[in-house]
Amino acid sequence: MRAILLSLLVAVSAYGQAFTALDPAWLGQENVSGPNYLVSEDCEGTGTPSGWVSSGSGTIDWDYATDPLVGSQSLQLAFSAASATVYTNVPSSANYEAYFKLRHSGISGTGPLLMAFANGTTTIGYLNFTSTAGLLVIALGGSTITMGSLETNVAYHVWARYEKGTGTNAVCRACFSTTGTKPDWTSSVNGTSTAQPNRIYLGTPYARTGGFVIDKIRISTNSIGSNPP
Ligand SMILES: [Ca+2]
Repeated sequence: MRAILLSLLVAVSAYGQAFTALDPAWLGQENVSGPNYLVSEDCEGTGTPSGWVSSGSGTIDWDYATDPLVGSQSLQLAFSAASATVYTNVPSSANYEAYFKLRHSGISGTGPLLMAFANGTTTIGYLNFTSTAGLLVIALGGSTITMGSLETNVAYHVWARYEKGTGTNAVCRACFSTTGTKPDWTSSVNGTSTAQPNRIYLGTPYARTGGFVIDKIRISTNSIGSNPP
């Protein structure tokens, strides 16, 4: 793992960006166990789980049972020219990593937010999603990278990571797979925010059409590995 991280350092350095946001304490902490998660949401039970807040005029169904991704229920965010967002607050920390399972039914419009690391209501690193471009990774004040298409009605495992910056070196990255095996991070974007994440959003605040099914949400200040518990 340390060799992979060192390779990552070299790769990122090739873009001329300092990599000061990588906390040495994080090195070698792959595959953290369940109790280390700050959020471990399986989307079971009745109604909105404790600690989550919903907003928007679209469908926000924490009891979606028609075709759940894991277990007997998932979170469904469905919208027809409407918004649908959920969020949970987390302790302020320089580094955050998120994992969740995802299936989409086709999304129309540009830039519908899928997931975001935020400081309060300000999204500082986020995943956008469009049916044509697929998954887009964006850092506030930085550029956008395209991670590739996600087919409709296919279950994906998605990982995202945010590392606080000091001016122009905040890092946001993502990867996904259909197998549960975590791919190497292949690219990242740098942003200008110096804030620490303290809130995680899922869904879209825009009036879009389509839908996401989400399940097995895991949030940690450590790295989250393959097939997380
Ligand atoms: Ca579930």
